[in-house]
Amino acid sequence: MTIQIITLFPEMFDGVLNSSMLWKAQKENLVEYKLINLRDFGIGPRKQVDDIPYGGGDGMVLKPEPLFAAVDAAKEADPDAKVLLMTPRGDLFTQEMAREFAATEAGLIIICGRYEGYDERITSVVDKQISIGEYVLTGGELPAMIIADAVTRLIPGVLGGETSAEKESHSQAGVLEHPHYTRPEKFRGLSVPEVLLSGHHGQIEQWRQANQK
Ligand code: 4GX
Repeated sequence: MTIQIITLFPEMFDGVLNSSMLWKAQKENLVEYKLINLRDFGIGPRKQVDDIPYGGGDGMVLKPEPLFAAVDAAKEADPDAKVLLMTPRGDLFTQEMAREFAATEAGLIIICGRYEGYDERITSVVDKQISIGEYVLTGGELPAMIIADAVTRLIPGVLGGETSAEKESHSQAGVLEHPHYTRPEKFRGLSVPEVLLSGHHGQIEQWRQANQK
């Protein structure tokens, strides 16, 4: 799967995409991340990407021409890709959505907005408007990283063998978790629940289900 991200701040992604599981997934050719700098599609010698809002008001709005040109370039590289727009007005991002994106082989093109927003006409080339939560951030970059992370770990082969992704499919939402413990057995007066030390797999499974959040 290819995940293309349209942003004015590609350097924000370096740490996240080049660490841990996301880095390993790229190395194993299970996913490819392409950062598209919106500035490259800016207008004129100053590479302008934003402008004042029609009707007046504070702040700047992302102009349509650079946004459309960047989406065109991304679509040219991956014609079947789904175009996602990060916005606090979008549908709430869920594990279910992450699973859908990971399961359909189609790539993703994620548009990160900045400033007060973008010219509304961009929505004519967007397949889905997505919000990661009811709060306002300074841009769509952090939401895009969250989507890249949540989707990548569900791509077949990214997590090793019979691990989390497969087990998750057994729980209905795939977001339920039971408490975990590791050594030592006693720590600062706090003990590990007896049942986990018992070796009774049936009872352990029962305890985990009863203690799922
Ligand atoms: N979940 N942001 C988008 C620019 C903007 C401003 C106004 C549309 C209207 C966010 C979120 C989020 C910050 C991304 C503002 N776009 N994105 N950006 N919460 O807060 O996804």
